[in-house]
Amino acid sequence: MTDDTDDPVSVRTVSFDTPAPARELMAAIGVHPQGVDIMAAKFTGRALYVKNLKNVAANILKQEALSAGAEAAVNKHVVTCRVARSDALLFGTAAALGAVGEKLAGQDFGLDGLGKAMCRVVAAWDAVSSLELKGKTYRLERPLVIGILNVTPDSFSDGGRFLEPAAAVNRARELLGHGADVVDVGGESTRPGAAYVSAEEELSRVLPVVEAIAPDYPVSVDTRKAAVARKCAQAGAAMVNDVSAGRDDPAVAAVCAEFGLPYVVMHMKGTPADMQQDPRYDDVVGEVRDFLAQRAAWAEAQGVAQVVVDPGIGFGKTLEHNLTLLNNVPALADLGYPVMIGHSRKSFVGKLTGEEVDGRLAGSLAAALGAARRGAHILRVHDVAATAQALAVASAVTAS
Ligand code: HH2
Repeated sequence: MTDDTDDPVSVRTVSFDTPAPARELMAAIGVHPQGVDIMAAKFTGRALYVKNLKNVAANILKQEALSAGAEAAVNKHVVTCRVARSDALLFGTAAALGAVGEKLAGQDFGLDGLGKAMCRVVAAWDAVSSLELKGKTYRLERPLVIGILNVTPDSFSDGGRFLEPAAAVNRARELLGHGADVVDVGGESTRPGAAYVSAEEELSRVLPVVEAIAPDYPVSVDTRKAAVARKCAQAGAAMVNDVSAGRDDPAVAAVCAEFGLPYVVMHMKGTPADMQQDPRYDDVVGEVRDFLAQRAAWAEAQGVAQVVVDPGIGFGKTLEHNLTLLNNVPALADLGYPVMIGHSRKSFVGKLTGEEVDGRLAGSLAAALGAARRGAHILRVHDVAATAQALAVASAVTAS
C-alpha cells in the first residue's frame, strides 16, 4: 500500500501509572494482542508516542528500536504492508531511545525529522528547568506557587474583592505571607464573555500593586497588552503572563525581550467571548503541544530569553479536554520549557464535584498534586497556603 500524503510525523512523551492505559493505546494503534501482552510486561511508565509514520518508516523504526534494546509497538499490519501509516509506542530507557533517535537522524521516509525530535524530547526528560526572576534563579525541582490577584470587578473567583488599590496591595502581601513565590496580578478578567478593558483602565488597576510589591518580590503581570506590560516592566515587574500568547498584541513579546522578562504563552481555542461554545479537537494534546511549540519559537525569535508554556485549562476546553491535558503534562514538558498550570477553582473542578467556586478548594488541591506529580513546574493558584502545604506533604510522602 502506498501513501503520497506529506502529513508530518510527530513524537511526544506519554506517561502511565499502570499498564492499563498503555495497553489501551497499543490497542488503538492496532498492535497485535500478543504484542500488547509482551510489550505491557516491559512497561516502564514513560514512553514515546509517535504519530503518523509511513509504513516503511515504521518497519525501520521497529528494527532500530530492537537493536538498541528498546521496544516499538506498531500496527500489526505494518509488516505485511496492509496499512499505509501507523502510530507507534516506543518503550525504553532514555539512553536507548536517544540512541534510536540518533540512528534515525539522517535517514529517509520522514525518519530524519523524527530522529532529531526524539533526541530533543528525550533530552528534556530528566533536565531540570529553571526560571530567572529579577536576577534570582529558581530551580524548578519542586513546583513554584504563583498567587493569583485579580484586580477586577468581574473575575470568576475573586472579582470585586480587591478593586481598591489598598485592598489589592494588602492581598498581594497576604499571598506572599502564605508562601507564594510570585504574585500574578491581572486587571482584566478572561472568564467566558468577560467585558473588554482599556489599557488605561487595566493599568490603573494593576500598576499600584506592581509599584508597591515589585521592589521587594517577584510580580508577574497577567495582560494581553504591550502598553500594560511595558509600564509594569518599568515599575519592576518580573514576568509577563499573556493568555493570548502574543496573538492579541504581538508587541508584548518585544517588551519581554527588551526588559529580559520571562514570557508565559498560554493556549486558548477561540476568544474569551466564544471559547466555551462547543470546543473540539482531533487530538487535544497534540494540538495544544504544537501551538505552544510554535508560539514559544515565535517568542524566542522576538528575542525573549525565557519562555513558559501553559495549556490554558478552561480556555476552550471541555471537562475531558482539561483532564486529558492535566494527565499529559509530560507531553508539554518535553518541549523543554517550564510548564505552568492554572487549574485553581475552575469549572472542571465544579463539574467533577458539583461544588460552586467557593467550595472547590479540596478539588483544586487534588488537581495541583496531580499536575505536580505529572511534572508541572509552576502552579497558578488562589489558595496559596493550602497548596504549598499539600505540595510539601505530598513531596515528603513520595520521598520516604
Ligand atoms: N487562567 C486565568 C487567567 N490567567 N493565565 C495563565 N497563564 N494560565 C491560566 O490558566 C489562567 C491565566 C483565569 O483565571 P482567573 O485569573 O482566576 O480568572 P479571571 O480570568 O476571571 O480573572
